[in-house]
Amino acid sequence: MLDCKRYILFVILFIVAISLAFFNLLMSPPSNELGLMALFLGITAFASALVGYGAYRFGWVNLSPTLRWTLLGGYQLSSIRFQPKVTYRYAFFQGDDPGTPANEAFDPLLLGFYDWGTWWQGEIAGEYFLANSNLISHQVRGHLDFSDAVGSGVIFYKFENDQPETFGPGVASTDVGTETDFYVDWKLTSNFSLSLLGAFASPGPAAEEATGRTKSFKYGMLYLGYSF
Ligand SMILES: [Ca+2]
Repeated sequence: MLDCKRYILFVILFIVAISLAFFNLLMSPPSNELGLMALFLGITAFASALVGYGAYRFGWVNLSPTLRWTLLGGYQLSSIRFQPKVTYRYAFFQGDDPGTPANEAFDPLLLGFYDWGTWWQGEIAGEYFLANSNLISHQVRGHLDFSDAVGSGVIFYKFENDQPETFGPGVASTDVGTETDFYVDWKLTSNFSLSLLGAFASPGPAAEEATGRTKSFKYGMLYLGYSF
């Protein structure tokens, strides 16, 4: 039987390898932003290592006989602290084919806010230059619940268009760009909540062709909510 230390090391390396494979596949970041991506990955790996070490050191691993399957499968560690969760979502919104007279574009209607990344495709891209139409959105999200009141996470997006020609005049590329959002949600009372958000977006060739923008976007937000 594999001892626990080696097992946790293996799981962390596995998670880092999967993350690296995802970034390589989905983001193909330009060289000047590789450093930032490496930093994001480093933070994620460090957090995973801390949680993994805590699970080993304090015996949380033994609380869950199904931990290894949870870890390796979907990795929601519901029995250990902070309930780390990693999800991938693929969303497709059809675009208008310029070769046909009918408009095939998906009608996004009006969006409501439910949770980060549910309807708005990134806090920068989704609010300022992307509609839920003519869009392919890859989303990788990591989330930790520190308590019932405080949760935090990171969301990576890779955006593509379905029909470059109707994305913008003269657009030939399907690569719209990437975005990374960090968030912290804090339930202050049963009615009030406070959220902190930091976002970083990098336009791809399609966004550059459509808007002329080549510089990356940085965005911060403090959000006070009241629900009843
Ligand atoms: Ca058409």
